[in-house]
Amino acid sequence: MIIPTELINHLRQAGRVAVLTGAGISAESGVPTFRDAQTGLWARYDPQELATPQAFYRNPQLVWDWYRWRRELTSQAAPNAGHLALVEMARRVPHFTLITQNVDGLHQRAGSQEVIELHGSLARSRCAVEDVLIEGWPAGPGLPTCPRCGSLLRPDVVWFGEALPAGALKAANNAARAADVFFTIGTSALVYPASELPLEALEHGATVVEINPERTPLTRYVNFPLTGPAGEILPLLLHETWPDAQP
Ligand code: BJW
Repeated sequence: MIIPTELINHLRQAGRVAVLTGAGISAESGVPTFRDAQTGLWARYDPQELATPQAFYRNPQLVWDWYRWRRELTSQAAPNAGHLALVEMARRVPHFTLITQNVDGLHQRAGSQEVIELHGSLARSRCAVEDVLIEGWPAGPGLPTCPRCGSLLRPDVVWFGEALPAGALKAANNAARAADVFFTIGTSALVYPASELPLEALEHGATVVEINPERTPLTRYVNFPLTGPAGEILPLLLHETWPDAQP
């Protein structure tokens, strides 16, 4: 992979860089994506049975068991070279915003700060009725209940048909509109409203870069489609742009 010189120059001069990540950035850490054929979660599990509010009210135990399995899986995973390269990129850019659709916490564990979490986090649970947030998950295999009102707790993630956290979405929209360079990394760009962010950045004049081994509906619109795994391309891009950068 050769990183285009024009992109390197844009990046060196950029005052504001925004990055949107999806499940693909964690794929090289061993965390399954959603929509990749064969290996994606939705190839094995039905999202309608696991990732909607209706599914939760129908069978909360099934949903909790599935999320407990996912949480265990992600707790055993380690950040990869792609996550680490973004930590270093943040140090090089005057205004850097990291927006993720991921709930795995790997950006934070890599050292990224102030990550905008569009779809929540496996690090928290919340009351299904009152929206009271709880750091961590109650232990044990049964159905956890809210310490305040006794209603069911649920994972603090955003399911299909649910609104994204308003503050996070607003911050993401603002960053997309203000960006000089916008990266869309490891996302199929199929899930609204996150999928609109790169287009919003383009409309507001950003240079948009996609990093993905596969084509997505966005690929034909972006300025620089970089085809390949994020864990290889991001460190390369970092070194080509800032030769003294770690790692
Ligand atoms: C690599 C790589 C490597 C591999 N390096 N890359 C019709 C019916 C029902 C709903 C809708 C509908 N039409 C539209 C909607 C709206 C819906 C939506 O967009 N659905 C589409 C799927 C059609 N959106 C919503 O419902 C959202 N809410 C909403 O719209 O609210 C409106 C509202 C307003 C006001 C009041 C009420 C409502 C919410 C969406 C929530 C999504 N939730 C999930 C689950 C989160 C919790 C959890 O993790 O369990 O979020 S679904 C899942 O998809 C997860 C992800 O964050 C999200 C995006 O997936 P992502 O990250 O792009 O992963 P993949 O697998 O799709 O792609 C991975 C990519 O990586 C691939 O391209 C690979 O090639 C690549 N890759 N290896 C780089 N090494």
